[in-house]
Formats: sequence, structure tokens, C-alpha cells
Amino acid sequence: MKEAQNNSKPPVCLTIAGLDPSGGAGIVADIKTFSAFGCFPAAAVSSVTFQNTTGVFGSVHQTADSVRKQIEPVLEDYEVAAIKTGMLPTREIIEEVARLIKENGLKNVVVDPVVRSTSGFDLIDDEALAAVIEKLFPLADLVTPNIPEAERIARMEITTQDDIERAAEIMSSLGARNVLIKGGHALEAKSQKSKVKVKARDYLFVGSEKTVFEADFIDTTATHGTGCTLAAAITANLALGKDLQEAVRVAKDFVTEAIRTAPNLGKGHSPINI
Ligand code: PXL
Repeated sequence: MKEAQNNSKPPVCLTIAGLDPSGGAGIVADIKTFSAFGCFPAAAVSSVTFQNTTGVFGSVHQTADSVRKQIEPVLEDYEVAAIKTGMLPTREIIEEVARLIKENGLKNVVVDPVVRSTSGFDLIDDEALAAVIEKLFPLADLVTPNIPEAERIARMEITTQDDIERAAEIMSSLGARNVLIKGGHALEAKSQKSKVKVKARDYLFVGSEKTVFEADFIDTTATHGTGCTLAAAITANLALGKDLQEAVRVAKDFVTEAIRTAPNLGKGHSPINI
């Protein structure tokens, strides 16, 4: 029996994302990450995917109504300190999530515009991505695309640092106040200079002010769930009261360590250590 009630309430973080039953990405990664930072995880499923570390084999989506019915009771009961969206597969779900954010005046909203899995499976289509841009970008405190997602959103190829800035400007013109473009190593890997000292760089744009976050690039295939984890770690740190710059810095260190100590599970892209 527990001796006394714990009166220090942890901040509640809510994720609305897809279920990856193999536990590496999506809602399971978000929950583990929120817990790792001492936040209390609440979670609504947008889609059940069928996958393991080798690939994604399909999915069955929720409806707008079933997403609302998962979230409303949570919001009625808890004060939610921060919210993260991941894989939102249909326009109707995205519109419902936008309405829920507005109706409830939710703060610390992190939108991870998930498009594709690490293994190359399209998790949402163009129509859903257009809805994420139109409905969720203006409500987001931070939007966290990786480079392929930024390329699809900004409708341009990204091969240089100037391209990253241009893509961030385009996303800002599409309504995103603050943008974190993740996975800058892909840039160097695309260029000829790739063999020397590749750094894992993430680019944060707060309005037009740019901050580059750098870590040693770890050459590994154990990267399943890195995008979800980074965005979830930022969400948790915003819930804990950190400012955006500090939240991104702490989150990046967390992900780098989780990649470094990945458990090498499965036959494909191993999950990271969270
Ligand atoms: O990392 C993107 C992502 C997000 N959400 C779900 C996923 C994946 C990648 O596999 O499965 C549910």
C-alpha cells in the first residue's frame, strides 16, 4: 500500500497520434518520452498501424467522432499542459483536432507533420497534409518537420542551408509561427562532403531568428521513432515550463543519447532507447 498521496502533480501531456504496435514510434514513443521527463502521459489514437521495425504493412484510421470522444473526457478531467500531434491521417480528424484545440484554448501545441515512416511508407496522403498545413500550422507553437517533410510542405528540394532557410520562410508564410527542421545530416549526406565529420543538425526558426542545434551524427540504422521522440521531448519540456530554445536543446540531447544506447531490437530499424 502506498503510504501517502503524492501531492505534487505532474504536468499532463496529451498526444494524438498513430499506434505503432512494435513500440518504436507513434503514440508509444510519445508516452515513454513524456514519462521519461516526469510528465503524465495522456493519449488518443488517430490510427492503428500494422508494422514492425522492417516496415509498415497497413493501417485502420479512427473517425473524427472517435478521436473527439477519446479527447473530450480527458480535457474535461485534467488540465492539459501541452499537446503533441503526430500521424493525423484524414482531413476530418485534422479539422476535429483543430476545433478541439481552439474550443479548449490548449497551450504548448507541438505539431509533428508526420508524412512517411522511416521505412518509406506513406502514413498520410496529400489531402491530409494540406489540412495539417491549413488547420494546424496556425495553432501550433512549434511545427517539427524532418527534411523530407519540409520538402513536401514547402514544395521544394532541400540540398543546402539556404534551402533550409527558404523552406522555413515558406512554412512561416503558411502560418507556422516557429519551425524546427530536423535531421540536417541528410543535407551533408546528399552533398559530396558527406564523408567528413557529419553533424546531426536541427534548425530552429523562432520567427525569422535561426538557432542551429548540433550533435555528433551517429551512423546507425537504429533510428525508428527519433522524430516522434524529439517532438514529444520538446512537448514535455514546454509542459515543464522551459522556453522553446531550451526545450529543443534538452530534447535533442535526450534523442542523441537514446540513439547512442539503442537496444538493437528487431530485424530492421531498431527503436531507440526510451
Ligand atoms: O516517425 C513517424 C511515425 C509516426 N507515427 C507512427 C509511425 C511513424 C513511423 O513509422 O508509425 C504511428
